[in-house]
Amino acid sequence: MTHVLLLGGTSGASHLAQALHQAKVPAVFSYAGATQAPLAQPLPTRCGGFGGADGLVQFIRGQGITHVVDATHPFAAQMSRNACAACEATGTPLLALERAPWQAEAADRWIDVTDMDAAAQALPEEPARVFLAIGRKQLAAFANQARHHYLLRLVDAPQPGSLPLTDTTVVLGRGPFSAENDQALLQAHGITWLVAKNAGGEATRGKLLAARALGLPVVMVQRPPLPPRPRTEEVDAALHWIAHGVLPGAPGAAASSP
Ligand code: 3Y8
Ligand code: NAP
Repeated sequence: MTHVLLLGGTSGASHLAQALHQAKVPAVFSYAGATQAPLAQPLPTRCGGFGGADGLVQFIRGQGITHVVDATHPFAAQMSRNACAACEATGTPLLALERAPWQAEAADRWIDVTDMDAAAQALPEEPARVFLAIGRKQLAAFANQARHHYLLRLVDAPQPGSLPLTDTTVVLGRGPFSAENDQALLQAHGITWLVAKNAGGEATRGKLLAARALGLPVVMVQRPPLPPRPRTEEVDAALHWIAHGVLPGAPGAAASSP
């Protein structure tokens, strides 16, 4: 009996959740509990950490999980590493549903960096107005770059005094965000620099298109390295993998669609 664990927190996860629900595939959706009111899902949903890889092993065994789809954000590296370890320990098939990284185009002014500390170092000496489109968790990396004004976009309103930066403007939003919306945001706040994680996908590409249109430099943080695992960018391919144990076009893939 199939029972899928869908590790969520991205638009791709939400799309797969809809498809699993429509296909009546038994599945459970999992959030970390990082936001106060996450998007409701059409699947039974659990919220909160598992308690490390060992906790995930116990969940897989206790719930009779037969397949794990890791549809977490490319920067949710600890969750992905735990999923690899737990699926190896339990012999549970694992598939990553992840989108390709964004690629710079000719008109883009990107500065590629490997991590958030390097991103902070890449900002200019002269004071700038910086759109930190990286959420809340990694803001401390910029605490010693206090000469800049920072525009922050957060999912939930921060507790007063909880931010590690002082010269900030906070806007709230959950995405997806359009290029038009983001260009208006950048212009309204007189933004001169952006910092972004290479999340990939369409939901938050708008800020990059806006930066291109305005000729603004973007400090682009590369994804953290992850263990090798089977991956796809397509929801239909993930459904096929759940039904047939292989991705479409892989050796031994069933000809019929699921
Ligand atoms: C809790 C679930 C959907 C899901 C929407 C996607 C798109 C918007 C890109 C910007 C960048 C950012 C942030 C972002 C993206 C989607 C997707 C994606 C970036 C929600 C969600 C949860 C989270 C957690 C949250 C982090 C934060 C990061 C905001 C829900 C909305 C900036 C990452 O305050 C906090 O603690 C927030 C933490 C991790 C990064 C950070 O360090 O602060 N995501 N985001 C998930 C859980 O609990 O398991 O609330 O509904 C999901 C989405 N986030 O179905 O449409 O497909 O990825 N989320 C980044 O890329 O830099 C926004 O503003 O331009
Ligand atoms: P992370 O650093 O990789 O994970 C930290 C811990 O949070 C994990 O070890 C696990 O706790 C728990 N966790 C993470 N994702 C979980 C999930 N989907 N279900 C249950 N537990 C989860 O993760 P993160 O970067 O904080 O991301 C948290 C959530 O936000 C994920 O769902 C992710 O997809 C989403 N998100 C993250 C970003 C980002 O920029 N990081 C962007 C968009 C969305 P235990 O060890 O106790 O099991």
